[in-house]
Amino acid sequence: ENIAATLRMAIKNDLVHLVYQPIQNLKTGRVEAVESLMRMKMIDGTPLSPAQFIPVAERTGAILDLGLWAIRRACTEVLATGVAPMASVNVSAIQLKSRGFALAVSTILEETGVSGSQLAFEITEGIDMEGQSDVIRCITDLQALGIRIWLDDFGTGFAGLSWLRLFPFDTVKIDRSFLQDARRPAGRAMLEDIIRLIRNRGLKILIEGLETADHVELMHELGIELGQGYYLGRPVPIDEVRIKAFPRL
Ligand code: G
Ligand code: G
Ligand code: MN
Ligand code: NA
Repeated sequence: ENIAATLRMAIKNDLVHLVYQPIQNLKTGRVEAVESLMRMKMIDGTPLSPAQFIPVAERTGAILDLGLWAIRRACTEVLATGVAPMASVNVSAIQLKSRGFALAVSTILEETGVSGSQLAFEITEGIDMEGQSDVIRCITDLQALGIRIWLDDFGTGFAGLSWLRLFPFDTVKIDRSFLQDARRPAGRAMLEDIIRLIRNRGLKILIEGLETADHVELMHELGIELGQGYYLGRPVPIDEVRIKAFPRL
């Protein structure tokens, strides 16, 4: 249909670009990384959200070329600007299952002169994963390149815990839905349990969806150092990324 046609010509026709959202250390204010997020428009200019085009790209296989394009683009834009020491890129399970993905990524690193340690891949739980051994092998190959693997949207799917058990993640991104009632006792207890669960596994925590100064204050109370959200910065083109100051620290 329309979206599938757009995907086929998106890269050639500049219908796709990346925006970046800062990930900050909440104590020092330092920008530790930027998350790249894909944006697309149709040939007539109508914007498409990732929720519309990513599922189609996954179904048609367009995600493979588009995904490699995004990794290459994030490497050149983040490296060239020096805005952040690291870029994270969302990666679909289909990419991890595809043959030659890790090799293609290592070629991008060579050609752009970026070190694997400057890249993280965000993987969303809850996708039905046949071919788990292929995915584990791919993740291992990527980690051998120095690339960090982050578990995205943690707590939203049914498979979260088995994912934590199966895959060697480095950082867990707690889904923003957990902030909504975090100031009520039950919500806070839930958040504290999740934090303990992640920390007990020796993994780092990144919380997403920080929308207010109070959210940041709450993270100080909970001892969470890494955060992302509209309060710190919205997703914007690379040359518009700014560092949010933390006046109270
Ligand atoms: O930024 P936004 O809310 O529009 O993103 C919506 C969803 O689309 C997020 O879950 C995000 O992970 C996903 N997404 C954004 N960019 C990419 C991308 O480059 N690749 C993949 N696989 N998913 C992406
Ligand atoms: O699933 P993933 O975490 O990749 O999705 C990222 C999406 O979350 C992006 O579309 C981004 O625009 C959105 N997002 C980032 N920060 C916030 C926030 O503080 N509040 C809300 N509601 N959405 C956010
Ligand atoms: Mn993400
Ligand atoms: Na997320």
